[in-house]
Amino acid sequence: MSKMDTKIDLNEGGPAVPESTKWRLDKSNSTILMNEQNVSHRKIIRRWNRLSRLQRSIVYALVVIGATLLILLYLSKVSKDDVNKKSRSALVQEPLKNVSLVIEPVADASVPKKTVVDIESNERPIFTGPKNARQYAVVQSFKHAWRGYKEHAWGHDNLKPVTGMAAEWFSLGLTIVDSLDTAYVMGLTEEFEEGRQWVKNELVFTKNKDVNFFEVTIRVLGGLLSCHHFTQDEMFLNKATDLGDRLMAAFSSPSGIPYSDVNLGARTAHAPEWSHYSTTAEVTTVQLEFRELSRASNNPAFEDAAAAVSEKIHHLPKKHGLVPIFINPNSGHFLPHATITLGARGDSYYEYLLKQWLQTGKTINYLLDDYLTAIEGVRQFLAKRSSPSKLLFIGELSAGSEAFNPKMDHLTCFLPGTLALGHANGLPDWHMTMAEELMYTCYLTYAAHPTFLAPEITHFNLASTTEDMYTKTADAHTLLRPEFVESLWYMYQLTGNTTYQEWGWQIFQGFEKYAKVPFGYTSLANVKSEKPVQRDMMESFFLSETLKYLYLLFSDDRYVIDLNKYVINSEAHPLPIHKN
Ligand code: DMJ
Repeated sequence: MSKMDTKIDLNEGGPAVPESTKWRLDKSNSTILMNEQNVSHRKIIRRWNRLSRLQRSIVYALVVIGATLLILLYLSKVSKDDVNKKSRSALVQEPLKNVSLVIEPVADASVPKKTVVDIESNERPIFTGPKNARQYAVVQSFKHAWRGYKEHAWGHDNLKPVTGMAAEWFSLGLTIVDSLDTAYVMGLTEEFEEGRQWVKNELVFTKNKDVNFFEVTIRVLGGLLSCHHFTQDEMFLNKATDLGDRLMAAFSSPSGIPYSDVNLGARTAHAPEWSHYSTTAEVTTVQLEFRELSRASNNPAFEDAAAAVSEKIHHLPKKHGLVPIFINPNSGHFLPHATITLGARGDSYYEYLLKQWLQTGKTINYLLDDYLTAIEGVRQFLAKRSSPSKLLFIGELSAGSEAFNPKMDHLTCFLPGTLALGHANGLPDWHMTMAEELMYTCYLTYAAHPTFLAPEITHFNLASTTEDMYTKTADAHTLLRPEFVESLWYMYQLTGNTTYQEWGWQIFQGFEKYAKVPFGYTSLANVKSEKPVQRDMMESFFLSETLKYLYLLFSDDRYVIDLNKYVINSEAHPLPIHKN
């Protein structure tokens, strides 16, 4: 290589070198720079000297105006940040004190310190009961609710915990079956055995009575399958198979999209009396359960029928992956221009896309594709920021007009947990950012109220200077729903961030202070009032989901139920992940 070649090589791959500076390439880099700077400085000074007095004054004036504008810009940003900070802190109420709570571990003979059921296969987790004060407190709550139900409503669907009366819905002993695996996970052997005996001796599906296909699938079938998986007790599988056989009537529509109502005794199904339509989230939130039933019973018929629904919906046209909330079981088509929401009637369609993909060992690609497209659709059409604090929330597209409606159901707070689960399984980082921001917004829907409880629906302002969100009186009730604490548990297991435990503890104290009544825990009419009217209803999901998630959230061991091994159905019943 010649000397000349060496000089040219210095600039290889860099920016093109102007002709006039090429001669200096044999000098060191710093000398080149200094020479260039001297030349340009002299040029500037010469040009400045050539300016008239007027021209110089204009330049001075422009510099002063520019500087003033920069200072004003800086000051307005500082004060805006200040307003945002102030309005954010104004959103959070003073946390409740631990007044009447037993927060120290209590000696309790019925709470085992050792393994509940020693399952031989090491494929099953071993639940050894509460390990710290917060877990003990949650176990005490469960025992209080169970005792009240046992004394006043045993064998009925629900307890009215204020008056101590029973309430019927499907006549399937819903509270027992739904909460039995929570007792198991908490290590409550006595309660678990009481429930197991009832299921074995009393639970029958022969009554000539209509039940809701989706509710019975997620609560009863899901509960039985979890109990079977954890205990390997065939009795649970036999009950689940009998129920599954009867529920299959729902798929007998012309399109295969399930009808909403099933008569278990008669093995017939039909649309609800008020409509020809089924609910989209309902027909797409049975697949985890029917698949697990097939795998456990070695009968593919259940999985085939339910999976065909997901495939059919996969092929329907959607708005960037977002689905209307009603679907016709006769035609197999969505109700055009129905509401699009991640709240009531839409929510678990999105949840089960991801969870089915995970349940089948990430082998069914269209489920992942539909999930990714839908979450991108959520980002584009439903995710907005409130004013003035720029809180991220998920709104809805209204029926008919498809206009954006800045309202978010408490149900939508399942989304941060699902997004975090997807991210932990390799989905984009922005899903996790969205999860963290939504988690905070959901927290504020609780922390904004003196009860530290969230309303059923929160409305957001898009242009207010004072108030980001508000609650309408008609939406101010709480059913003690699980979605917020569910997401907290996902976030805690997947990140290890203990802030999520602290938030859960604050909310748990709200339940203790305002919802606890002599026979259990009651739904409340108004979370804005420190003396809320009690609605006298204890939902089965309070025991099945809310208390289970709180118990898992407060565990020092984040992996008591490992999300690498389990998908959790929409009613908090864990089901094993399969290879395909
Ligand atoms: C539960 O029955 C289930 O989580 C369902 O998917 C949605 N609603 C309730 C709890 O809020």
